[in-house]
Amino acid sequence: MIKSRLCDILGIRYPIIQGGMAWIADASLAAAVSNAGGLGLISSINAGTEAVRNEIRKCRELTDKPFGVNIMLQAPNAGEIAGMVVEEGVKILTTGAGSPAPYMEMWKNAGIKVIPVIASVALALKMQAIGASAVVAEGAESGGHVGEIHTMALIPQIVDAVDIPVIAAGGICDGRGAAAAFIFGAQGIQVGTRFIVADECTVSQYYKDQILKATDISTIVTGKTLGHPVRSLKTVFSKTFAKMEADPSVKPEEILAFGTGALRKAVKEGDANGSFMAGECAGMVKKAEPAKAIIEDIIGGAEKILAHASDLLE
Ligand code: TUI
Repeated sequence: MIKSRLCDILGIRYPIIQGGMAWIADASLAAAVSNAGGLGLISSINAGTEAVRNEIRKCRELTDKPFGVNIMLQAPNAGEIAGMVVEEGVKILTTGAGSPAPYMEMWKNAGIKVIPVIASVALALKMQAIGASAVVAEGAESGGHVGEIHTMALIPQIVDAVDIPVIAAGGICDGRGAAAAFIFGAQGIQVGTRFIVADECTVSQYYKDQILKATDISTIVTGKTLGHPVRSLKTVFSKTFAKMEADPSVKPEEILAFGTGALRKAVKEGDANGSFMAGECAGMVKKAEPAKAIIEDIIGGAEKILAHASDLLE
């Protein structure tokens, strides 16, 4: 059975955490992942701070296992959310899209384990220095806001740089990716895209169908000109966004206005003109099933591969 230091630190059975996907990761998905032995996460990007508080309370009713909250640090209400999670007694946080340094002392004093999501060695070292319990090293194959380095080169460099456990993310959605991550020295994996099609994931059916239909070349990164690159499925929306970015006569404010609310539209309304964030492994996601089946397939698949890894040796 795969077990790692991360399992002991977080009190979970399998070293797999669910991505804290904006608008997507709610109590229903987080509780299903936690009940199945992974670490479920609730996203702080939802209909405001009180909506996130409600998801936390709902999750407690659905599971007695550990779960966490992902805090998107660039959100206008990040400070409010940072205090709310302390009030609610949340014990595990992941953070994304910035440095959690301003909140670290408050969270550590509250006994919270903080796991920043980072995409470079320099940030991993900074996070270790300010007391992070682990880091999620997120390669550019991921969906949503992405860094520049891809998983295969990022994970070993971060593993070499820090002493705290490294959780690999970006392009991992089956036993093969998980086994590779463990071989690179990761202590855990984070999976986002595959959980979007989980039965317990409450996104629009249209979103799920788009992931299930995706191929290897179905995603695109937009937003580089705005300093906020985001990977999503190629749609009329994302292709129009890319065209606007390439057109010097279009002002950044117009592009920003075009993108505002697009993720919520995709997730909640299944509006084809929304932004369907997804990682490059969307093309490998072919089946909707319960979160438990997804976790068992990934962990079971990795175990089989790792058990036979020595077959390669003569
Ligand atoms: O945060 C993510 N992925 C996300 S956030 C998100 S919400 C959203 N995004 C765009 C439009 C609308 C909604 C969707 N996907 N991943 C974690 C991540 N964090 N990847 C890279 C980083 C990161 C980047 C810069 C972490 C730290 C950082 O620090 C800069 C600094 O301030 O030092």
